[in-house]
Amino acid sequence: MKDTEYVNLLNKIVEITQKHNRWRRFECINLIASENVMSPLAEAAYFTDMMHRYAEGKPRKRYYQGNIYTDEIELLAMDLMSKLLDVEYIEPRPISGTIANAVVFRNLAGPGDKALIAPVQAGAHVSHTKFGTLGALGIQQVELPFDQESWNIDVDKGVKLIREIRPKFITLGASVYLFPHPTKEISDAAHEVGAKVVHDVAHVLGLIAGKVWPNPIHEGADVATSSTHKTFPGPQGGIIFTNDRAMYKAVSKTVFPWFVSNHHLHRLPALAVTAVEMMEFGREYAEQVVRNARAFAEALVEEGFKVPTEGLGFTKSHAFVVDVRPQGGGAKVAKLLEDANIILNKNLLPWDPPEAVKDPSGIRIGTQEMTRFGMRENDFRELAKLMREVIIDGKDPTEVRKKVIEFRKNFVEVKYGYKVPKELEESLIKVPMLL
Ligand code: DSN
Repeated sequence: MKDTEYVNLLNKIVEITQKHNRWRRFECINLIASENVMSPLAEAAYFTDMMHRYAEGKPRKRYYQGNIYTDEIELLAMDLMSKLLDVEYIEPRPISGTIANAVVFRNLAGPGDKALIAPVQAGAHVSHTKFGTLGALGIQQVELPFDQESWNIDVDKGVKLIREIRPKFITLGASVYLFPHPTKEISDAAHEVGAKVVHDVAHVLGLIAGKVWPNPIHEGADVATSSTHKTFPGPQGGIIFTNDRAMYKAVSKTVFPWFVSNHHLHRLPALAVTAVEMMEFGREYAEQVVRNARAFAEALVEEGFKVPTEGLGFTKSHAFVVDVRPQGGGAKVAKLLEDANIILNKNLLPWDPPEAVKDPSGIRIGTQEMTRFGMRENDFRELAKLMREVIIDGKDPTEVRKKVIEFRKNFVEVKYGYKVPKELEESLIKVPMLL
């Protein structure tokens, strides 16, 4: 390539990155239920030399030299997460929630074995299903019965099915997780037939840390899997936790060498900072997230939208769904809102067949990220009006976008976390986010 071509390519790369950063960070309202932002201090702790290093194995038992400090930080992150979640054992090396699931599923079952899962239309994560990790491992899925009235697993039918199928394990938790799954009842039945219970808490980890959502390990689940970047506002990554020593040991041997070689070490200081922040601000943040979700859902109903869980108090988490069939379906509505800089995703609702995934009945909304940027109940009421303008009043989304950009200017600073202290500013590697 000629010199000018390199320059043009580099300019293009920088320009695309800048456009993304400005758009998503300063001009959009982000309502994707699985995303969040780290605090300034956690972001600073993420951008370190550790991103270039390898550390296969466990702390102090590595296959590489050069890990004196990464060992220390990994042990500290484990200790902080164990205190925060009030559990004995933390395995922080899975690089995503899906990898955490793969590790645990593979430990508990093999090809041809059966697992019970919440149905995908009722919000199970794709990794729980035959379409994803479970299928890749050759484990057969059998769906737990879902009760649309209570928007939850049908306990009686579920217990009956566990006794009948005698699965190797049962997966609870979901990506549309509005009401806590019945961990105790399912765990009691599972243990009767020698099955284990895996609870995937990716969506609600921050709510568990903030003590507004039950910790499944305290309710009888054998092991929990999670990502660390949804309601828990840490770096993108995965985690496994349990009080069962044998489970922890088996899981640790499976993480490496089966599913992870290097575990992206720069996550660890940022994870540790976020754990400390959640110890200090977790409860206040989690309570506000849930209050915001309920107020937002209620406001959307007042503006003319249909929230199927209205009769159940809308939600107990950060998330809820809207049935947008009257407005043309999830795909159309999500795109129109994107044109207005309101970012969320289309979502299957319990009555949709899995094939409807490209144009499902619903949209999914999460309040955690905008809560971090300081939005409160009245701000979400304002936002509900903007959504009505686009979707119900049929206003031009590019016109509403101008109002959204103005609205967003009020919410730019990350709350419930630490800034970089003045005395540390000098020590930062000066590579700011490209804006
Ligand atoms: N697919 C993600 C979600 O949006 O819930 C979880 O990994």
